[in-house]
Amino acid sequence: MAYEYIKTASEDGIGIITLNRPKILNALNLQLIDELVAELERLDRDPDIRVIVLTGNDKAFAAGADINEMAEASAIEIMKRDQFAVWDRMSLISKPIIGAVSGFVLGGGCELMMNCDIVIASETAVIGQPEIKLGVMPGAGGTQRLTRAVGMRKAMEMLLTGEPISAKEALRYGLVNRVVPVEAYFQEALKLAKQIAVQPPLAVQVIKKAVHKAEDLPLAEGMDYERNGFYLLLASEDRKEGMQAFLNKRKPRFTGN
Ligand code: CO8
Repeated sequence: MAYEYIKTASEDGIGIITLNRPKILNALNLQLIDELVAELERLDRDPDIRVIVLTGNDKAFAAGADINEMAEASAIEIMKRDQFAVWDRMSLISKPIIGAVSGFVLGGGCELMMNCDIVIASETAVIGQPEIKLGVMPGAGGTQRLTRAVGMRKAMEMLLTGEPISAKEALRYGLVNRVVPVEAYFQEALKLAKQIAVQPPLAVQVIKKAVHKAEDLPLAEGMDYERNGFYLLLASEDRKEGMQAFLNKRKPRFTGN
């Protein structure tokens, strides 16, 4: 499929999506988000793809929603766009998404990063929700996911001042998984993606969903969800392969069945 604002590639079972509006720091216009979600859904359906890496460039993962698209639009026009319906589809992607972020990770860019399951950040990343400085507030999860990720007090400080935090601070608050030099963040994300891509795909997807359920469900319901997933995976071919390979002291070859 031909896209204007994203680039796509794949290697070793990994689908790579690169946000591609470098002149305006990958500002997220409606078309970019449409393209991104279409590609995520395509990769999710592709049986050869096991993990997705989402990245931008060294200077910017994304500096937020495209302010040009919002500046003159009325509240009713923006409401009628229903732009968040397409964002919501991102949380239905069943394969793991690894964010490889660098430079500006602001506003909608931070919300997009928080839609990733694992995040590798470059030392140069600055991460924040500056919407308040524009007289608005986040609309794609900035108050909800950030609070769940960093806790109420830090989220409050970031959201009310609009000031970004450094990659190191984000690491301390558990907002990103690892911080590495700018030359290494993409390769580090790819390395991690490769490690996950050789795991049994069904288990990967059931675990991803169960971990997300842990953020939403009361513990007893989450435990129920986990147990059902556990029983389901016992019925998979890959479970037989995994256990046989262990007993025969050889490497397993998982097929996704
Ligand atoms: N939208 C549109 N254009 C942008 C954006 C943006 N978010 N960010 C940067 N640009 C453009 C600049 O206008 C500039 O364009 P030009 O060269 O034509 O003048 C170019 O990118 C380079 O930017 P700067 O010259 O400003 O570069 P600096 O290095 O001086 O500054 C900053 C970089 C600090 C990132 C600065 O550009 C900035 O503050 N940008 C805006 C950040 C921001 O406020 N983001 C939040 C936007 S609101 C939002 O995300 C709401 C989310 C709602 C849900 C999500 C829906 C998608």
